[in-house]
Amino acid sequence: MTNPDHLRLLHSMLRVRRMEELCAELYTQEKIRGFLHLYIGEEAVVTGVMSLLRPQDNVMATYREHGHALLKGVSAKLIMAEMFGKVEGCSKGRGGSMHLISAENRFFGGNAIVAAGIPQAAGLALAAKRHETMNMAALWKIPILFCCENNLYAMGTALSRSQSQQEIVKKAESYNIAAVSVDGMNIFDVIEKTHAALDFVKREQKPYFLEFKTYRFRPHSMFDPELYRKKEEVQKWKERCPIDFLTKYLIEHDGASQDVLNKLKIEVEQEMQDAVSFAENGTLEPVENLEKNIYENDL
Ligand SMILES: Cc1ncc(C[n+]2csc(CCOP(=O)(O)OP(=O)(O)O)c2C)c(N)n1
Repeated sequence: MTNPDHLRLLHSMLRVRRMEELCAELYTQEKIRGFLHLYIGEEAVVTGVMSLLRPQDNVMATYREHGHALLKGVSAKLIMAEMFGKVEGCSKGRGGSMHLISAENRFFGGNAIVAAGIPQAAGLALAAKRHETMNMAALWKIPILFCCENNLYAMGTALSRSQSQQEIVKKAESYNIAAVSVDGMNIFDVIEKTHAALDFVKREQKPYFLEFKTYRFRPHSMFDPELYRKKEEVQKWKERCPIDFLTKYLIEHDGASQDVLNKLKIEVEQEMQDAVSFAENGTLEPVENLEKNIYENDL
């Protein structure tokens, strides 16, 4: 018998992967322009974490955030239209790949500025807490889960070249924040540790830090010739593909049939092709609107 939860997780990972594969293709066709940072390889992290969040939980992400938006509930159509810069997009075509946003889904954005989301996330958590309790005494005990997706590189710079302390959890611990390291290629480890972390945050009303050890299979962005790492290294990590890992688990432990797995892929393909058509048929904002949304009154 196939475990429906595991199948749901695989479905989420396939949605993220397929959407991004299509984005890469559409980028080379120049239908998507500007910067494009793909998350391929890191899907277990976003899938595991998001599977434990509630609709009312606030999420803030980096510019590598397409999957985060999708799994927080923003539809593939709205994301793809945003990639195309169409007014039907989730940011009305003004944000593009790095600025997907949906207040409705409590997804408060990607951000082109490295680390800008961290203080913003703290502000959101503080606002949520103040709203609930009005308790100024607890002001600085902030219920927030920091998720560091450690993919070992910052653009072309390996962590080992820039950091004397490569155990990222130790950095969090130095701020007196509870911190744990997670195998980011293993969805089960992601879920187990995130579950415990969320329990802690809710119970203690304090921050918690998770370091997910993961790897991006693709270049930093579409402009990156990837000269800073060896193909063999990438290949070695690809052998730990989180989607292959969960698929194998489903077959070996849950008795998932090829038929069930194929159906899942077909379903995902249909959803993403519909999203691309929606984006293709979307509207480009007229140039007269260029100065719109700059001042508050225009909103
Ligand atoms: C404040 C700021 N400084 C520099 C940059 C240029 N920049 C873009 S991506 C990047 C590397 C960030 O790497 P990391 O935080 O490890 O995220 P990853 O790309 O691995 O997901 C840098 C320095 C920026 N966008 N913002």
